[in-house]
Amino acid sequence: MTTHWWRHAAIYQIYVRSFADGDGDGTGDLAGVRSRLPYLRELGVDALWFTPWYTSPMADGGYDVADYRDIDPLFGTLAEAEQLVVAAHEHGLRVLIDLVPNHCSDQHVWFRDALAAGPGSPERERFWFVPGRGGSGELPPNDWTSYFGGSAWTRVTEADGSAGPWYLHMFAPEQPDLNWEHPEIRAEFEDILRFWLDRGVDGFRIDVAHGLEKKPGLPDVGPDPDVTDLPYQDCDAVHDIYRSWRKILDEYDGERTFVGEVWLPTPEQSARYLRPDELHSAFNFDFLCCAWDADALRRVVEETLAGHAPVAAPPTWVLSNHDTIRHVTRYGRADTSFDMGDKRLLDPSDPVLGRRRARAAALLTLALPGGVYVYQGDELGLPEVQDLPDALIQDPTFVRSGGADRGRDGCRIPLPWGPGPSLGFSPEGAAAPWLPQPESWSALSVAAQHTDPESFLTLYRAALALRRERLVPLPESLTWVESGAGTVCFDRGPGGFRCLLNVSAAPVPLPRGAEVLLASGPLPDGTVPPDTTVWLAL
Ligand code: TEU
Repeated sequence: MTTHWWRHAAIYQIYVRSFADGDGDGTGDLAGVRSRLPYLRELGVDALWFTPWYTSPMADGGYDVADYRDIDPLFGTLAEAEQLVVAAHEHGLRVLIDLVPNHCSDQHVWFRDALAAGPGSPERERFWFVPGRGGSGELPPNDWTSYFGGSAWTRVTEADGSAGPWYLHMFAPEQPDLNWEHPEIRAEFEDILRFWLDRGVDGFRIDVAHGLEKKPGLPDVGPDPDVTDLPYQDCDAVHDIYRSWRKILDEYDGERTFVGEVWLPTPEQSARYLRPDELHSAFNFDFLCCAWDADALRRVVEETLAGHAPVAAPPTWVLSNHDTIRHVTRYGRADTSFDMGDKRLLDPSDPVLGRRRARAAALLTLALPGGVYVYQGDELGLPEVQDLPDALIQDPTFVRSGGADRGRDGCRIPLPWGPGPSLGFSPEGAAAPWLPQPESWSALSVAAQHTDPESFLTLYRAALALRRERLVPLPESLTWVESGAGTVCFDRGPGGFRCLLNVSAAPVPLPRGAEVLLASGPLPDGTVPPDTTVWLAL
C-alpha cells in the first residue's frame, strides 16, 4: 500500500553526539538512542533523521566522513546501527540517515592516497587539486571563500617538503570537496546508497545538496556576484546526480525518500531539486529564517506553497536544527529574523517571550500542510546556550572566523533527561558530557516535563497526536481566513479545523462557537492573547 508517508511526516532530528549517552563516555551514541526509542514513539513522531554517524575524526561533528560504510567508535558499531534500524521500525519509527556527498574527511583513504600519490596522479583527480596563482603559485586558484570563513583553498605540502597545488574545501580544510565530474565518485556514492538501503534505512538527508557540482573552470566569484548564479552552488549538472539516485531509491520497496539540504536564494531554484524524478522534499529555510511577524509569516507560507505546487512536492516546516540558533532564543530577541551568517549569538533575548512564541510557533508549524521537522530539544523548549567559555567551543567555525562567529555548539548541548549529574544524559558514574549543560536545565528535563500538563513536552505530544489524527488525513492545502491585523489564520478541511495565531500586541477574540482543541498558552476570557496559537474545531 502506498501511504506517501514522507508527504506529511513529522521527522525528529537526532544529533547523535548530544541525544543520549549509553556507554558513559560523555558523548551520545547509538546505545543511548536505542534506550530512548520508547520516548520517541510516545512523542508521536513518524521518523528519525540521524546526523552523520560514520567513522570520522569529528573535525566538523561527523560531517567529515572517513568511512561511509562504518560507524564511528564514539557512537557504536555497524552491527548496532543495523539493530537500531530494526528496533526503530519495531517502534513504528522510520529512519533517515545523513549522506555527506559534497566532501569527505581529509582522513578518508581517498584523500590520504591523493596526498601520497603526488601531483598529476589519478588519485588527485577525485578532488580539486589546482595550481595556485601568482609567480610561484603562492596565491589560491580563485577567490572562493569557505562557508566557515577564510579561503576555500589550502596549499599542499608535498612529501619532499616542496609547496604543491591547492585543494578546494568549501567548509573546513579537513573537509576536501569531492570532484563530482569523476565517474568513480558517482559510482562510489551509488554504492553507498545501496549499502544503507540494503540495511533497511528509509531514506537520506542530503548534506549541502546544492553544492556538489562546480562551474567548469572554477571561475572567480568576483566583487559583486549574482547570488543566484554562484560558481560553487546550484550548477545544473547537480540535477543529473539526483536523477540517477532517484532511480536507485525507487528500485527498493517501502517508500524510501530523499530530503535535500537545499539552501538557495530563491524558491524557484529550490523547487528544481523537487521535480518528480529528483528529491522528494527539502528543508524550508525561508520559514526558519522568517521574522516573528504576521505578514512575513503569512507571506512565507504562501510563497512556500506556491513554490512547491508546480513540482507537486510537499512543503516542509522547520524551526531549528543543529546549525542554527535555537528558536526559543531567536524569538526572544529584538530582531527575530535569522540568516545563516547570523553572528548575533550574544544578542540579549527575553526567555519568557521566546518561550511563549516558540510554543505558538510549534502549533503553527504542526498545523500546516506538508512535512515537519522537530530538532531534538525543540520539544523541551531548550534555549540556545550563549555563554559557553571560549576554551570549550568545538565548532570549527569559531576558530575559522577568528572568534567572530561563536559557532553552533550552543544548539548542540547534550539533552537533559532527568535529575543528577549530566541531567540523565549519561549513565551514573560517567564522564562529564562533551559540552556542559546549564544547571537551570534540570527544570527543562524530560522527567521534569513528563507529567506537567503545562509543559512544552506535553504541548508537543498533544499537538503531534492531534495532527496525526485530524490533519494528516486532510488534503495538502489550506484556506486563508481574514482575521485582522497581526494574526495568521487558516482553515484545513473538510472537517472544520482552524489554526489562529495572534502575533499582535493585543488579545483577539476567539471565534464564536468554536471548540478549542489545543492552545499554546492560556486563553483568558475567551480571547487569544499575544504570541499564542490556538487550534479550533468550527
Ligand atoms: O550545512 C551546510 C550549510 O550550508 C551550513 O554549513 C552553513 O553554511 C553553516 O552551518 C554556517 O555556519 C551542512 C551541515 O548541516 C553542517 O552541520 C555541516 O557543517 C556542513 O553541511 C558541512 O558538512
